[in-house]
Amino acid sequence: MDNKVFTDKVRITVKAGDGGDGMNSFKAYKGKPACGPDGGDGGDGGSVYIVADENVHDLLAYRFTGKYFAGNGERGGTNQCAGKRGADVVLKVPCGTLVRDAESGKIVCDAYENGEKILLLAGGRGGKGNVRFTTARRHAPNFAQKGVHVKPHALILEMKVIADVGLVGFPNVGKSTLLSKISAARPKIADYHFTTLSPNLGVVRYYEGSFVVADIPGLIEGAADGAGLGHDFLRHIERTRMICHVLDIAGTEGRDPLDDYEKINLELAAYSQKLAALPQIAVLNKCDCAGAQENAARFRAAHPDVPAVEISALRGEGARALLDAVWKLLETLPPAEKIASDEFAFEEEDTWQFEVSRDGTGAFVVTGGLVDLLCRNVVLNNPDSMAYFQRMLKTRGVFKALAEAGCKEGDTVVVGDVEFDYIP
Ligand SMILES: Nc1nc2c(ncn2[C@@H]2O[C@H](COP(=O)(O)OP(=O)(O)OP(=O)(O)O)[C@@H](O)[C@H]2O)c(=O)[nH]1
Ligand SMILES: [Mg+2]
Repeated sequence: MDNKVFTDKVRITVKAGDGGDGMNSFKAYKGKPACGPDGGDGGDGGSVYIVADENVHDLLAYRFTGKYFAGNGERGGTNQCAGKRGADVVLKVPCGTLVRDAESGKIVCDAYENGEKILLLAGGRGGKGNVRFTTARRHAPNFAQKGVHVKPHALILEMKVIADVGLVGFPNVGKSTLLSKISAARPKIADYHFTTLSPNLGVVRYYEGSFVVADIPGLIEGAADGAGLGHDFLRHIERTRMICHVLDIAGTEGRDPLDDYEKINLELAAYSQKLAALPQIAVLNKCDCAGAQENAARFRAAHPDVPAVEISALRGEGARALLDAVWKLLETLPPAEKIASDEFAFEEEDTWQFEVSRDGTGAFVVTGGLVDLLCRNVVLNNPDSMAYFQRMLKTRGVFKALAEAGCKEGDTVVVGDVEFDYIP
């Protein structure tokens, strides 16, 4: 995992499919044209879903393909044939992926549980064929409805590692060494700072059970403000249930481990209240080195309430006692929580809204969702269709709004493609 690019945040564009247009057609027999309406409905556009999948481990795939568009619905056919539905798009992401709306930054959803399938964007509805507009008085409707067109949206996918335990501490204190001793993970270990560049996850088997430990790059002072590498990775451990705070208790690099402990805790608190509030076990590492025992005694005296375990990750000593302590603590903690979403939904145009404004020529221009909707349903040179159009303008209050805006008899009114003289 260490040499691999760890992709944990990507921006993609998604779009549900547009609805197919309804068909406007009439049955035709030999020598008997236009017997009756037979235009079928347009198909609905495909939808965009997101699925949490435990077999997906990163967001790498989304880096190379940025656009995910669902299929458009097919146009309705003659003989009352409905158009085919557009194909759905299903985005598979690792469990614990947050989906944000790129524009507002709001959380749309949290793909959390394996197999969970969430509808992100619904496809546009297909338009009705002319058959559907037949009424007692209208036997031959010569118009059909257009399909609903939908907009693309930019999303940010952000992977949050879901681990039970986060390993935090200064660089070089032995976090990766510890992970390699207690799990099958094989992170890179070396005697220099920032050996670990991206989080490593390891599954720790504990008798019948298991838990997941995340090893993140070392933190330094100012990490919460972006110093070093730590800041980017603190969010990975925000959702862990507890922290193993690893200390080089022998102070092999000349720092006082008690100072280290204070500094890291200050960084956690500066990053978020949530991180600061996570229960901790102090892991007093490098106990095989000179000076460790004295410092361990000082630590215990200074922090009598903090559970502390002495270990030598290098030699594997004390690992069992540490796992016992971690397991005991985990048993008292609630399971990892799901991130609350902001109850955000992509804005569907409020279909009945409209606005009246004036253009350069003095004409009154009506714009908004209502206009889009009306224009979808109107065929310019068809009297039935125009009658419907007039009726809708009246019932939806457009005429009233025009009068209020100062529109007088004979003034030009523009509604989408339709232009007419105002008659009160
Ligand atoms: N003597 C001794 N050395 C240790 C012990 N644990 C780790 N080390 C050494 O400390 C050095 C750093 O170990 P890492 O596990 O890479 O430390 P880290 O905390 O992951 O470091 P970063 O990834 O840079 O934050 C390596 O040379 C290890 O061999 C220990 O218990 N005793
Ligand atoms: Mg490391």
